Amino acid sequence: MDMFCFQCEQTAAQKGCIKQGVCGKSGDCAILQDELLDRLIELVNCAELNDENIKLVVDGLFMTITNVNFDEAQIQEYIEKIRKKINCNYDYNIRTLWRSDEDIRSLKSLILFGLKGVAAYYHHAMVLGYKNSDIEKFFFEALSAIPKNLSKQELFDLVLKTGEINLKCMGLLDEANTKTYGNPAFKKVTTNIEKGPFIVVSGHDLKDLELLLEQTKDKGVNIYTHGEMLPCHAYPKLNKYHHLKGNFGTAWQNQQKEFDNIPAAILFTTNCIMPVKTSYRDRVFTTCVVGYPDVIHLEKDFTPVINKALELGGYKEDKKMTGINGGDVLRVGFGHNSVLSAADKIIELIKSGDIKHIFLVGGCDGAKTGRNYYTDFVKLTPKNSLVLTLACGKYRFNDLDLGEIKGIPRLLDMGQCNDAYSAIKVALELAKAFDCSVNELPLSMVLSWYEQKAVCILLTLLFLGVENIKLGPTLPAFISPNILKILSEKYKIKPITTPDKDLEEILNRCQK
Ligand code: SF4
Ligand code: SF3
Repeated sequence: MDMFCFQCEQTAAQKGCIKQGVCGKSGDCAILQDELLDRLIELVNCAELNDENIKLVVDGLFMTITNVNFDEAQIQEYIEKIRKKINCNYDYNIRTLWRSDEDIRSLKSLILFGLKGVAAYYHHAMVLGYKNSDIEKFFFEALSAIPKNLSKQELFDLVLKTGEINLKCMGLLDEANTKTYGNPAFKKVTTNIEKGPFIVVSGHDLKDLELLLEQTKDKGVNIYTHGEMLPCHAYPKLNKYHHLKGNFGTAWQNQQKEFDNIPAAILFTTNCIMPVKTSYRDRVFTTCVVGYPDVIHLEKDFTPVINKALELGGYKEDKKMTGINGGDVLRVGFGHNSVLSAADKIIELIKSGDIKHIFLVGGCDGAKTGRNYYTDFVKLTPKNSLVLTLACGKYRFNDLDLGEIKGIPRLLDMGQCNDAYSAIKVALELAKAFDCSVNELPLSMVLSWYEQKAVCILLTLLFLGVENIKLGPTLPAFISPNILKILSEKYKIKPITTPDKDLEEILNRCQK
C-alpha cells in the first residue's frame, strides 16, 4: 500500500507524494497519519464532545500538519489512545477521499487541511486556558462531514465556514496571547549570539517559551528564538526575562545548515521541524505534538535541554550573525494594538498622499526555488508605501531597513502566522475610517503558502470577501481546475507572476 499526500506546497511534481514525502516523511509515517485521521473521523461520529475528546481531535489534527511529527511510534500510540474512545462500529478510510471525484476531493481537502490549521491555533489558545464551544462543535461538524455524500454547494458553504471559524479561533488566540503576555510593542531583536551556553527555541508556542524562560532563570543559559518564535520578543511578559537575548538563524528551511554542529540545545515546540541530521541530533528535543525518531521528547520539564546547553557550552566568543540580506537587527511588535494606536496618523498620511499604498506580504516560507519573488517584490515597493508582514515568509526580507514615512517604519512585522488576525483587524478599522470596504482600500495582499495553517488563513480571507489576493509560489495541488475557476471568478485570486508585473498591475488597478 503506497502513501498519498498532497497537503503542502512542496508536494512531489505538484501532484502528490506517493513513495516518500518531499518533507522527509516516510511512506509508513504518512500511512499512519492517514490512519490517525480515520480514527479521528470515527471518533467524532461515535463519541460525545467532551474535553478529553476535543483535545484528542485538536492535537491529533495538529500532529498531521507538515513538519510536525515524523515519529511513527508516537503516532501509533496516539492512534491507540483514540481507539479506546471509539464506542461504535463506524469504519472510515480516508483513501476513499483521495480517490473520489476531483472537485469533491478538492473541497473536502480545503475543509480538512484548513481544519488542521484551525486545530494548531486552537491548541495554542487551549494551552493558555482559552476555549470556545462554537469552535469545538465545528471540529466535530467538519470532520464528520468528510465521509458524507454532500453536494458541491454544501461543501463550499463548509469551506467558508472553516474560514469563519478560523477567524474566531485566531481572535481567541489573540486574546489568549495578549491577556497572558501583554500587548506586543516595538522591539529591536539582535541576530548576534553572546558567548556562553544557550538554547534555541523554535515553533509557535508562547507557553513553552515562558516555561523554558522560567526554568532557565538562574542557570546561566541564554535563550534565542528561531523561526516563528521571533515575535515573542515583543510581548512584555516574555521580554522581561533578560536572558531572552535575540533570534538565532534565518528561515526554518535553513535549519539543517544552521544547526549543523551548533554548540547549543534546540527545542522544537511546533512546526517546522525538518529531518534531523545526525550532526546535531543529540542536541535536539521535541515537546507536545512534535516528534522525530531518536530525538528526546519532553513534556514541560525542560531539565534535559538545559543540561545539554550547559554541557555544550555555547560559543567561546560573541558571534556575529545576520539575516539573509546582511542585516543584524530585526524589528518586531507591530500587532494590531500598536498599529491601531498609530491609526490616526496612518489615516492622515493616507489622506495627505504621503502613504499611497499598503502591501501585506505575508505567509509561509519554504525550500523551493522561486520564493525570492517575495524579497524582490518588497524591495520594489514604492517608498511611499507601507509593507505589513507576518509569519515565517518574512525571513526573506525582515533584516532590510526600508526606512520610514514620517516616523512610521515602512516595514511592519505583525507577528506569527496566526497574527493574520492583526492584519485583518487593521484592514477592517481602516475600511471603517474611510467608510469603504476592505476591497476599496489602497491595500493589496501578496501571500505565500506552504502548510495547512496558511490554508485556514486563506479561507478566512475568502469568508471575509477579500478580493484580488496574489498567491504563490505555486497554487495548491489539491485545488482542482473547476474549483480554481470558481475562486478566481468569485474572489479574483491570482497566482503570482513576476514582482514587476504584479506590482504594476496592483498599482494600476488601485489608481482606477
Ligand atoms: Fe509531501 Fe507535503 Fe505531504 Fe510531506 S506534507 S508528504 S511534502 S505533500
Ligand atoms: Fe511557517 Fe512552518 Fe507556515 Fe507559522 S513555521 S507559518 S511554514
